[in-house]
Amino acid sequence: MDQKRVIEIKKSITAANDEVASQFRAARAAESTFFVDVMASPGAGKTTLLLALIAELRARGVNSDSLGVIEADLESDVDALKIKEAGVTSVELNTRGVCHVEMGMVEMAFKAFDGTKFDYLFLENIGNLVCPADFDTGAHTRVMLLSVPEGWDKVMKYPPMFAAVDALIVTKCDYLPLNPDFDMERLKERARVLNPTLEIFVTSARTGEGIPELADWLQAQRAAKVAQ
Ligand SMILES: Nc1nc2c(ncn2[C@@H]2O[C@H](COP(=O)(O)OP(=O)(O)OP(=O)(O)O)[C@@H](O)[C@H]2O)c(=O)[nH]1
Ligand SMILES: [Mg+2]
Repeated sequence: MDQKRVIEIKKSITAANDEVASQFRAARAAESTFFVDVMASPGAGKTTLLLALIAELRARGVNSDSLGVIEADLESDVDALKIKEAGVTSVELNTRGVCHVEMGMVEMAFKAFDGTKFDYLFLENIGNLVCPADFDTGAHTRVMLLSVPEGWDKVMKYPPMFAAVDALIVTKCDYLPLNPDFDMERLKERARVLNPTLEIFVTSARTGEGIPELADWLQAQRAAKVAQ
């Protein structure tokens, strides 16, 4: 009985959030802004990957002014400052201890951009492989990172996250020679059982491996999902 009530409450919270998320997604698509939600555990390499992607997109002719980042953090502005130092507009979204981002927060952060129109808008979600999977943030594409030091078996421990995303980005692959027990093939196999259409990228922000392929895919996603 109690369990049923808890499930119903969770459903009603996410249903209200989903409706606002759909409206936000459609509004951004109409103004050609492609919005990407980046999720992962703490320290998996979200900010570092965003900085590598920003550099790659710029090298392809994407203007810095057309890139924006919402940096969600439980408390600090460390990551928002790193993005600003790289010359890209960022807004700090301080969740004051809340373990995920939901639409009220996304809308508040988006307003802080003061009407700036972006080609690419990224959300660095809260470092957490659990709660963010449940909350639609209005993104056109959701990606998750799994870093080599975390271990391939996280696919068995946090299946909802792997099922919820469009792409799995394996990060810190320069550590693979030091982690012989990281079983890339079993990771891919298990992840595709959970999510048959999942795209998988093997990357290292340190060496640049996989970053061009990821940028190719994001550019194709943008072309397919938002007005040109
Ligand atoms: N060797 C190696 N280290 C990396 C790579 N990417 C990130 N790191 C390091 O991993 C650490 C965490 O990276 P961040 O980008 O801050 O990770 P994050 O997911 O944004 O962390 P939080 O925002 O705190 O959750 C830093 O010391 C990075 O330098 C990589 O590809 N290879
Ligand atoms: Mg970060």
